[in-house]
Amino acid sequence: MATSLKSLSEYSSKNIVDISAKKFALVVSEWNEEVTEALYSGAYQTLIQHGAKKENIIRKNVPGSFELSLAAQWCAQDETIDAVICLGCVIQGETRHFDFICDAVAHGITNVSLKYNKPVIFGVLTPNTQQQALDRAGGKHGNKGDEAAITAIKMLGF
Ligand code: DLZ
Repeated sequence: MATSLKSLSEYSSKNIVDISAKKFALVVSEWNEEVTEALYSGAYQTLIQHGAKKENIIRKNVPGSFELSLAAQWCAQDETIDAVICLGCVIQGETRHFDFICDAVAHGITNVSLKYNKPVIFGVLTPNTQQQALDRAGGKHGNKGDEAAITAIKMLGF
């Protein structure tokens, strides 16, 4: 997948499988909405381009990235859903809020994935600035939403 020198939207075609019968839940944080809407567009378009059906892509919004884990759990416990993609953007501020949110959501999403034994993807940007976020949400470094969708597809092809 991508590195710091490559675009977040670049990937190899290994383990890209047929997803025409797969069902996805996209959980989108409303904080830093300009960024997370761009992440959603990237993830949605990437799934469609790889054969997912519109009716098999469910979108759920949460207030902030901290809430992604619980919403992911609610989606993952639905046996009809094959993969959950969590999309958020936490921008470094002047307090330790950033660290608490990032740690909580990273651990929370990991736990949900292991508990429900299905891909739950960490599509959360953690930049220092809004510009760094925009650069990774359809800007000069690609789109982490694309990367999250490709990661889900590859994990389904594991
Ligand atoms: C409170 C907060 C702050 C300061 N910053 C962000 C952020 O940059 N990105 C984000 O997704 N959410 C942020 N939040 C909101 C928290 O994720 C959460 O919604 C609240 O703490 C309520 O639980």
